[in-house]
Amino acid sequence: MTADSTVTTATAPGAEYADTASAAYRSILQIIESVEPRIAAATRKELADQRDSLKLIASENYASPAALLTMGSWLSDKYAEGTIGHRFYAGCQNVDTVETVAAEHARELFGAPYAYVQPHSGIDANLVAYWAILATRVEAPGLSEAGVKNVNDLSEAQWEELRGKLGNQRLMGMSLDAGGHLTHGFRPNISGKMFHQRSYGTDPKTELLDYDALAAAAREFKPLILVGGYSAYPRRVNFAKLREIADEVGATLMVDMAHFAGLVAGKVFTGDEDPVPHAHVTTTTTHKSLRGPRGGLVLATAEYSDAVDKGCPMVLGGPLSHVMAAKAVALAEARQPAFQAYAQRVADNAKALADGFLKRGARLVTGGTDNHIVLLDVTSFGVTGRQAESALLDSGVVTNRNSIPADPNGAWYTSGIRLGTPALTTRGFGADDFDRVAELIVDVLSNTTPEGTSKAKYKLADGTAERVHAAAAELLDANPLYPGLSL
Ligand code: DSN
Repeated sequence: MTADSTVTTATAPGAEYADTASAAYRSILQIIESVEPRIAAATRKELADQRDSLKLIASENYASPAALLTMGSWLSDKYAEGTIGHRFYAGCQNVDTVETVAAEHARELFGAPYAYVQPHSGIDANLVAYWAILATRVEAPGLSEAGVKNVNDLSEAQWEELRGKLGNQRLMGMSLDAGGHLTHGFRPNISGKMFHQRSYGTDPKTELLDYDALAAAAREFKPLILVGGYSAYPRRVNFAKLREIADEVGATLMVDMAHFAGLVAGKVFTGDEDPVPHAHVTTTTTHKSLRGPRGGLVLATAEYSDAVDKGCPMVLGGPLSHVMAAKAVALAEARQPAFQAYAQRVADNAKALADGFLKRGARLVTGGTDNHIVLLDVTSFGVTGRQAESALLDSGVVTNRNSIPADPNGAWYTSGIRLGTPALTTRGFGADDFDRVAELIVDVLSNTTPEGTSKAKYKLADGTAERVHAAAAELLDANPLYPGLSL
């Protein structure tokens, strides 16, 4: 452990009420056990597995016991379709309170004019955003042209014409192999089917976002929606520049900050790197670097807020009120000074991890990182991403394989391993610990060889998994997950 104990405590939410949380979890598990013991056993085992592995999946984290426990309540039993104060069901006064508090925390935390906390996930948040933009920019002018207020007042012919327009708009987002996300216009996803889509990539030499090339492509394609954000790009983005490009071509800028919302909330990304003041609509998940429950939310400017507010019934069904409650708790935590310390350490630790690889001769996509992601090119080790991912898992290191730009092994086997620092930073890992993590990963990959010509099968040299497991256990024991929590 390299951090002083004050900072470490601040990065491990819940340590201060660990005894109470332990008692709560013991009771909960006892109750579950009496109804379906296999679920109680799997729940216990999941904690043990998470405690015992080096979790480097860039999109995962450890939510606080407060946020987790908040989800286990009768708020789950209430239907509340609609929006705050305007529901399609009676008796929603407590859900109104929950949603109001969660939205208030989201607005304050991100400095956004409007927040919508109902989306169940990142894809839901993105669908709400896309349809809110379509409603504002295509549907509303269509209704106005027809002289009606509501789609139900259109004739069959007028409705067909408007549906045709809604389904024939253009969207431009980052390509998957450059680090974009499948909801940013990838054909197998609904976003690639709903929109006429074109991608922007990164510079083939530097692997960095090329804003001039992006601007030129946007000028030619003229998208209705320009999407910023990524899930596997290890660099910061200048959102002021993206907004300039969007304005020039008449696009709405939507930024999906799911991966780096914690760095925005923690004031590591400010100014041009903070998407919220620049984007018309910003979406995020709440469980990645933001460290809350699994879910999504949408932030919007006044121009788009009315349409976003109609996320239900436009795209969503009933909100998950118990999860909105947990979002409120996690967002309240993220407004504490300790969260800023955590967010800064996430970025510092990623740099330490990247430096650890570079000094051991490994190649990183873009040559390094300045966010929470490190994208390791494993081709120099003579293995595919799939082989690397499996050999690392055998050694107690949990990662995910990921495409690299112009990947010779395609999207299934891949040539990269994506690593992220939020989860282990929450456990208290510091820069020296991440240097050691880089050393262990290099040890595993240097001792992994493909079996024949297979892109999946591999052999791990004898003793490697045991050696790395033992070294990982030392790091994990020094930085316990949920310190003080005992079942
Ligand atoms: N599955 C998430 C990730 O790993 O980045 C994105 O949806």
